[in-house]
Amino acid sequence: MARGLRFMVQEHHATRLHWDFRLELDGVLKSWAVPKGPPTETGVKRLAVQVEDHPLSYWGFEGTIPEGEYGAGSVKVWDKGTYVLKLREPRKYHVLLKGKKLKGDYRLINFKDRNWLMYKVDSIEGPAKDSSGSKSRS
Ligand SMILES: [Mn+2]
Repeated sequence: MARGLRFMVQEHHATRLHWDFRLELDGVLKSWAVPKGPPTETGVKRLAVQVEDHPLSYWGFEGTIPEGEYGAGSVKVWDKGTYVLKLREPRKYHVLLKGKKLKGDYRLINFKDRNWLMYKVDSIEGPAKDSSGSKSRS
């Protein structure tokens, strides 16, 4: 299982404000534009429109995309962290996000064309219990 993959969310003040959710995967940043922003709570489903993959070199980009260029407007990193890819199917991702704002189990479900739903779920799988007590030895 891949570990230490990165994700980030950029707040993008383009013609319409949206948030770009990006997962490092297959050597690119898989990307979705989320008009209302990724949910931070369970019980909220948000539309996430898949957009073209971005190169890894785009990681952490902040700044202003000039007028006349695609996506013109200001971009800043809204959240970033690592994630664990728990399930990957052509139209379904389960990811465990470890960011500052986005934490926990998320689902991305493709329901039509490039339209996906993104939502957070309660972690019910309760595995990985530390049965041996704390292992920390400082
Ligand atoms: Mn964007």
